[in-house]
Amino acid sequence: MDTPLIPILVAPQAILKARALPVTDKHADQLRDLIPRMFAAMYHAPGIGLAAPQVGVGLRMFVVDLMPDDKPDPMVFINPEIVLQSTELATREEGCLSLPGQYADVTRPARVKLRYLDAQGAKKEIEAEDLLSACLQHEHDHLNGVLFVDHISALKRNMIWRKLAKAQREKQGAG
Ligand code: GNR
Ligand code: NI
Repeated sequence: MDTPLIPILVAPQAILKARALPVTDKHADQLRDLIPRMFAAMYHAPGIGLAAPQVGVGLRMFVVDLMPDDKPDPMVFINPEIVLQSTELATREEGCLSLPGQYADVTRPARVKLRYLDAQGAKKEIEAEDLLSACLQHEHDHLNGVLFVDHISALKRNMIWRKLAKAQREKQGAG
C-alpha cells in the first residue's frame, strides 16, 4: 500500500515560528518513516528543500535536493549547525513552500559551512555557495522558527502577508 503525501503547512502556523528540538536516538524510527515522506512531498511540490517543521514535526532535520543536471541528489541534514559563514554577502530570490507563490530577494552570507549528521547518523561537513548555500541557510532558519520574510523589510514582508492571505482566501472560496 502506498503512503499518502504528507501535507506541507502554510504560514501562519505556530510550529513554523517555533524552535525545533534536537534529534536523538529515540527518534530513529520516526525519522526512518519521515525522511522518505518528506522527499516525496518536496519532489511533488516541487521544491529544493523541506524542513521537518514544515510538515508539523518540531525536530532539527531537513532534506535538500537541488537536482543538478536534473538527476536526483537527495541529502538529509540532521542536527545541522552553521560552523562558518562568509562575511561576503549574496542576494538571491527565495521562495518557500510554506509561503506558496511568494518570492523576495534575500541577502545572506555568500558561503557557509555546515556540520550535521546524515541519514545513517554519520558526522559530516559541507561547504556551500550559490543556490545550495541559500537553501541550507533557508532550511536551517526553519529549525529556528525563521522564514525568509523575516530577512526582508517590514514593508515587503507585510505586502507578502497580505498577498498570501488574499491568495489563501481565494483558494478557499474556489474550493
Ligand atoms: O523550493 C525552494 N526554493 C528555494 C529557493 C531559494 C532559496 C531557498 C529555497 S527553499 C524552497 C523550499 C522551502 O520552502 N524550503 O524550506
Ligand atoms: Ni521554506
